Amino acid sequence: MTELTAPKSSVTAAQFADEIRNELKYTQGVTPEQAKPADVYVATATAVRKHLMDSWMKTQQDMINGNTKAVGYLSAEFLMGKQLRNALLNSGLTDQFYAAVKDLGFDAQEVIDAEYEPGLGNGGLGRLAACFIDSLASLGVPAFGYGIQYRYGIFRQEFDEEGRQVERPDYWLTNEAPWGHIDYARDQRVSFGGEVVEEDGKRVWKPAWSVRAIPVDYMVPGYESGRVNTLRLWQARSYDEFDLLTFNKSEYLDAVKPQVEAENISKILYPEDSTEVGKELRLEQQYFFASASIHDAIRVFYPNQDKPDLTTFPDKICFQLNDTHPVIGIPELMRILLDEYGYDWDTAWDITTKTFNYTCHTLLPEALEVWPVALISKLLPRHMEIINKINDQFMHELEQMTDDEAKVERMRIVTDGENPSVRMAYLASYAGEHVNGVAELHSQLLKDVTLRDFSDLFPKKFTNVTNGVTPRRFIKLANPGLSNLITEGLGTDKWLEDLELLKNLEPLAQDDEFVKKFAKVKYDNKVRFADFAKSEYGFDLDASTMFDTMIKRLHEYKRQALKVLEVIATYADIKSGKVKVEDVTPRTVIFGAKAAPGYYLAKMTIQLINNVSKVINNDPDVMGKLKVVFPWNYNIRVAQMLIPATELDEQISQAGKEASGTSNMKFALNGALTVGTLDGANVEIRERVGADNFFLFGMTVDEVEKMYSDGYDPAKYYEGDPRLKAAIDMVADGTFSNGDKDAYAPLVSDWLTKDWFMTLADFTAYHDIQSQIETLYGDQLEWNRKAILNVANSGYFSSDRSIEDYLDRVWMTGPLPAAKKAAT
Ligand code: Z57
Repeated sequence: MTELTAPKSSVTAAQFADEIRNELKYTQGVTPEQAKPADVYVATATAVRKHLMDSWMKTQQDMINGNTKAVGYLSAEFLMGKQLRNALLNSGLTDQFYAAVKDLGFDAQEVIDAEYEPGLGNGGLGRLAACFIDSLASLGVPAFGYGIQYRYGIFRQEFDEEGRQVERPDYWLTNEAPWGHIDYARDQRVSFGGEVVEEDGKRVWKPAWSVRAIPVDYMVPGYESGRVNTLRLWQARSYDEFDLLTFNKSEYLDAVKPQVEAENISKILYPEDSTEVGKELRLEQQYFFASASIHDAIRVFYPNQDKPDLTTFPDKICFQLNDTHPVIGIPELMRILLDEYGYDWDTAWDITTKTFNYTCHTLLPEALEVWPVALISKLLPRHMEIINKINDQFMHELEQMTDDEAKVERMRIVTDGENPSVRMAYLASYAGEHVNGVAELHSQLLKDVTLRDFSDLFPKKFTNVTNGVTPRRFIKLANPGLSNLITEGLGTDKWLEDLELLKNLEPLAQDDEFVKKFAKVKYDNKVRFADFAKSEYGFDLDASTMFDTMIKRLHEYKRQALKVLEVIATYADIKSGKVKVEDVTPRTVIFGAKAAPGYYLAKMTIQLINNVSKVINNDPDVMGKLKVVFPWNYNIRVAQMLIPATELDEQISQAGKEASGTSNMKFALNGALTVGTLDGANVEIRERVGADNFFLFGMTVDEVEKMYSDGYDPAKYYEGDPRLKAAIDMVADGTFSNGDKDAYAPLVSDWLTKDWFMTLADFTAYHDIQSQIETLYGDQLEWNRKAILNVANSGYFSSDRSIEDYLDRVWMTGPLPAAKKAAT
């Protein structure tokens, strides 16, 4: 076998330019003179893939032939972002690329921009999956990412004249897509519907229709590991066989319909994030990729075996269930073992329970999936039988374990009553070997509240793995200025593989020269973002103002409303002269957020922010002091520009609602200070960077709970804080809607009468902390010292560390034997 790709490729820029020319000719069929940047992009990507090919093949062979258990990361979302620069970095071809492209007469940035960003995820959960497969490959752990290649990714967001969100389709495969290899020969059949009949004393599923699952393979190159893993995303295609399936039973058009609809399965990513939609098509998607992936793993690990010994399956691979979306894979593996391979129930159960682990990513009850029994029975009748049997077995077990009948009843996987349903989180918590939350606080709350009965009875199942982010994309690629400074400060670039080395920057926070260099990097990043915002959005940003950023999905629990109300109150303070203009710290407040298309209050909040922005930015009284911008269509590319430019990061969710958060980690690592509540991973960030270097405010989880049980009255807070009252009154009196007093009535009414996430109760504390922030900002040296301490103490939040924790606590496996790196 050929040697693995060297970390630093020995290829010269001239050679790489020749390779690109070659691909322009033989792949694109154009001369360098005819080529457009998009051609050069495809040619470069194709050339890079060839560099990675030997390592990819060797990694697969080592995985199949060796004895290291692999990981199958099952996720409905992989929010990858653009691939080219990452692939160049990990194949050691970055410098050669810039030189080669220049030599060919092209602008490197235009070539990079020609790649359409794959947006196959909504937010944190999908981006986490992308960071995790990067770290798995970088650590040399044999792994597959398994998911869906949606035809349409997360919608492209626009704003209309009135500031409302408009969703546009994200047809991301409009151009040549060089990274994904469609492997027609390794397809899988996935079937649906029909009925279960009794044959020779056996339950036999007779499905009504099938779809063809075709894998599209993406290389996942590790950084300096010599390893290249696989992200396998399934595409749904129809089989041309409708006549065989149903033609004799019904009319021609009725017969063809399911086959046409088959292709709908992978057509669109559901745009809800942390809000469940119990749609049939979504369950079809989930089963589609879970089934295809499990069958694929059997194919990979037992090649050409008709009767494989699947009792060894848990030694070959373990599946991580990324939230409840792939949990239908549990009864599917049972079905495969029972019906396709003829194992008895107990053996099948033993294999299955050793194979799956479950990560919960939420605390919101409405985000825990529950599927009606009627729907599962219709779509997957055999699975429903198996789930019922699992439930019966579970109930029996519980009755042995406890006398608490109410508890046993509470823990039912299949609920009783008129409209019975299946609780996917309970199914996963029972069948999974391990269950984890995504930050210390979150895992604790899972044990204490959400999955309490399960943790009481199965305490050893439960563990925590705090999330992390990949330093390759979110420091090295996103922030070259800071990366160079870190390498200079540490005297090595090994921090990209061992992020805890950042700790050694700590003494430099006391070195004024270093602090000034750091401040310069931040300022340059602000200028870079301002230029980007000008060309991309037409915004005029002043890089000498404080860049104060809140980027995340628009959700009530995340409390964008708290930020916008504080902005309005500040605006009112300046207008009324209550605060002297010369005492104001000039700020640019930057929002980025998509709202689920059906989420009414979230969309109204977007509209409010846009119109607050319009009013404030056009008011000469506050010009130069306060500006609000809302770059539309926030995505990975914008994140990579904006995070390095941010000085103040807003992580202001109601305590006990944000499972972890991951942008909080990206910001800390890029030298922003956080203003935040004691929620999710904020708690751990603050512990590590130090309370003095984190702006804490707001109620704690316990205080929130107490207020819920004492009865919460938001109107009391409205009456109690004149600034808050003034701000809400301005929203209600038409200031941000051309005098239309009804425009935001539903929002205002929610704030005053319900306010489930207690925005009003935290408002005063939030304002107080903002004043402290401004005071500190006045001392730039001190501010930047604290920012450096954030960078130095955030190495823990590398996704490499998260993966190490999964290896030790959940997967019980490790890297393949060390990859041999080729000499350069
Ligand atoms: C999603 O992005 C998250 C949780 C969900 O249940 C769904 Br559905 C989508 C997020 C959490 O809200 C974040 O707090 C967390 O950091 C992220 O998942 C990754 O764990």
